[in-house]
Amino acid sequence: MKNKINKLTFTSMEVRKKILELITKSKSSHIGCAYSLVDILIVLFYEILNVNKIKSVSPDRDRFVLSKGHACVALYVILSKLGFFNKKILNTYYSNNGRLAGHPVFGSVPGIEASTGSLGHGLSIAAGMALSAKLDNKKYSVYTIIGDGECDEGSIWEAALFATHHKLNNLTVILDKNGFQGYGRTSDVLSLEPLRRKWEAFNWNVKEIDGHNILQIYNSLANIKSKKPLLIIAKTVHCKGIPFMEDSLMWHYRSPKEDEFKKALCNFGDKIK
Ligand SMILES: Cc1ncc(C[n+]2csc(CCOP(=O)(O)OP(=O)(O)O)c2C)c(N)n1
Repeated sequence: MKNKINKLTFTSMEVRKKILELITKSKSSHIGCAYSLVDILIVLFYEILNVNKIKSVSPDRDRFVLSKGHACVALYVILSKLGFFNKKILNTYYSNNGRLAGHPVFGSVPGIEASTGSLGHGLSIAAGMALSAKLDNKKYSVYTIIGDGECDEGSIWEAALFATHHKLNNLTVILDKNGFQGYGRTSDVLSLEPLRRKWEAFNWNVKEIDGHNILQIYNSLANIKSKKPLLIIAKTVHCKGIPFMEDSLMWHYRSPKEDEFKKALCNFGDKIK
C-alpha cells in the first residue's frame, strides 16, 4: 500500500504541474478549484473506477460525472495520462475549435459522460444513471464530485431526496469542501453548516475525510457496502500544492502571470515532467 500511495502522490504532482502549464498558457481560470480535487480524481481513476470498461464505452462501465465542471482541466489531464485520448489534444485545451472546452462537453473526448458547468445538475444526472442501473439490473456504480458552493443550488437537494427515495446505494457523491465559491468563502456567502447533519437528515450515509490524504480517500471509496447513497465530505484546500496560492479566492478566476508561473513551478522539482 505504501508503494501505491507514493506512486499516486507522484502522479498527483505530475497532474498539478500540467494543470499549471495549461491554465497559464491558455490564460484560463479555476486553478484553485482544479487543484482541490486532484487527489480525489486520481484515486477514483487509478484505483476505483473500471477504467478499461469506460474506455471501451461498455454498458457495464462505472459512470463518473464531474458536476463542478469548471474544474475539468484536472479531469482532462488525468484522462490523457490514462490514454483516453492522444496527449497532443491536451495542448489544445481552451483554444478556439479545440475539443477540450473550459467546461466538459459530453462526447468531446472519451471519458466525459455529461456536459456540466451549469452548477447543480451533475448530481441529478448521476442519480438518473444510478436509477437506470437499478432498473436494468446492472452492477455498475456511479460517482460524482460536487462543490460546497454548488450546494447552494436547490436542485442538489432535490436530487438528494430522489436518491434516497430510490435507495440508490450504487451512487457516491464526493463533496469538495474547499471553503470557497466564485465570490467568497462559502461560510460568508451562504452557510451550509451543519452540513453533515443536513445530508444525514436526507437519509444519506455520510463520511468525512481529508481530501488530500490518498489513503483516507481510498479507504472511503473502496468496497463500499451500504443500503443508502453515500456522501463523502472531503475537506480540501483551494489551490493545494502551491503554498503561496493556497486558500485564496483570487485563484478562482485569475490565471498565473509569467513570474507567478515560474514561482509556482519551483514546487514541482526536476523529477516531475
Ligand atoms: C448555475 C451556475 N451559477 C453560477 C455559476 C458560476 N460559477 C462558476 S464556479 C462557481 C463557484 C462554485 O463554487 P463551488 O461549487 O464551491 O466550487 P469551487 O470552485 O469552490 O470548487 C460559480 C458560482 C455556474 N457555473 N453555474
